[in-house]
Amino acid sequence: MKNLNQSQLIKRAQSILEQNRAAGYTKPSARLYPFQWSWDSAFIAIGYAHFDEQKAQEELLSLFKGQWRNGMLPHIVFHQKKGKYFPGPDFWQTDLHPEATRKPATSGIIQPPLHATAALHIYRFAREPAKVRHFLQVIFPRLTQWHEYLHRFRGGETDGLLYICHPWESGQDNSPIWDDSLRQINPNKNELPPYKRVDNQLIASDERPDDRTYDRYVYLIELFKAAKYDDRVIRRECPFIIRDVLFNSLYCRANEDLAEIARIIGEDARPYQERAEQIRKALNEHLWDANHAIYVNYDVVAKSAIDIHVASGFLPLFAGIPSQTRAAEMFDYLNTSCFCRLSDECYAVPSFDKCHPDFSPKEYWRGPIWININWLLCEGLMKYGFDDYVRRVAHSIIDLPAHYGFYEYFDPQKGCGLGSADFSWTAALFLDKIYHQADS
Ligand code: 9WN
Repeated sequence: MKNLNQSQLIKRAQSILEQNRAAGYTKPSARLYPFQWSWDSAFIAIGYAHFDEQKAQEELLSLFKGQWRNGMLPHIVFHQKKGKYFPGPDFWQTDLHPEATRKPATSGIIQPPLHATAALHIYRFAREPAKVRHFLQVIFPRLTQWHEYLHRFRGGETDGLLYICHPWESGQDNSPIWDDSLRQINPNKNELPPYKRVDNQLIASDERPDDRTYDRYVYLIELFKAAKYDDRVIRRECPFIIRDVLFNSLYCRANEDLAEIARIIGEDARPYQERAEQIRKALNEHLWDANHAIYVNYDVVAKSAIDIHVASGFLPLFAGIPSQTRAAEMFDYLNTSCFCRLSDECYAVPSFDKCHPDFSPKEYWRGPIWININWLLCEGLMKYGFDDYVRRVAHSIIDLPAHYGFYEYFDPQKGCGLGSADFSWTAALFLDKIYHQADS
């Protein structure tokens, strides 16, 4: 963007959030994603926390209006039905589940559980902590029900690790992590309901998932509808059941943050602290790839580890999961030309290993830089004291939007913005970094 100074950039980022705001919540982007998304709202609240406590709280409370009676927090809440998006509110038919919320309508799948982390962040940066304490009291039971749902219905009762059953649940929709698992799903067109994509009418097709991948997404949703969104049936019948590193790392951290919230409001913190420890142990035992020094996903159906290295494989750092020794090994991999070497001139960090033949600098989750992944990584690297790399990642969070605009994702080679312009979490996390720098 043309030479805006820091205070102009701050205004620009705040005005993006304002433009994308509807009644009580913020759309990820005005046209491409015209409803409320779950993990987007957590990131957005993290940004608001620094300059508008009220909006930060409203963002999370609005999201929880879509929470099902079994505790499930859906990945999209359709507060109103207006807006062109596929799959929209009528496609999901979530009233097939007896405990689904009808008003507002919602989707029938989930996204990474960053909500307790966002709620605690709001408290930590509050100018009026007394008011925010009340907010924590209000949101605490909703968060505990959400975590309880995950634990009971998404595999937590085994060793603490959860599974996801749709690539959208990871938030990293067409990441190469899913390629082999999705290749086992080959629906014929006539097995699927007729549907029309909207995303590739708004964004260049080579920056979005391909049509075959969308057929697979739709196939899975049809399977969930046939199962009436019953998690036990889905667990038995779904061909896509994955233990995802990103999802479990954020869940581990969210449990720790929920324990902290419990302490602040005088509730029992132990169950959440113990759960965080259990997940930490299981992640280290089951998802660590010692040969490559990165955490990798596990395909429960194929019963095999997924040998694909993505930026989110470093995110256990965010939850303090690896030991300092492991973290140092991970750092040695991160600090290579496959991601971004400090001695090179490169933007940190591409979402996928640049040395892999399937790396693409433009195609959505198959290589571009995402500001939310960078933000999580930056927080994680900070915990372990990798200060030079923290500066490199923070530089991308600030400089990419400052130079190219507040895009959804960025080409790691050219830097330029891709996907939707004026994207909410890019603006929110940019603001978080700027305010943080000002405080330190
Ligand atoms: C499907 C809203 C969401 C993000 C996801 C991102 C993208 C949706 C889509 O947009 O997914 O949920 O239609 O592509 O992959 O992380 O939450 O910003």
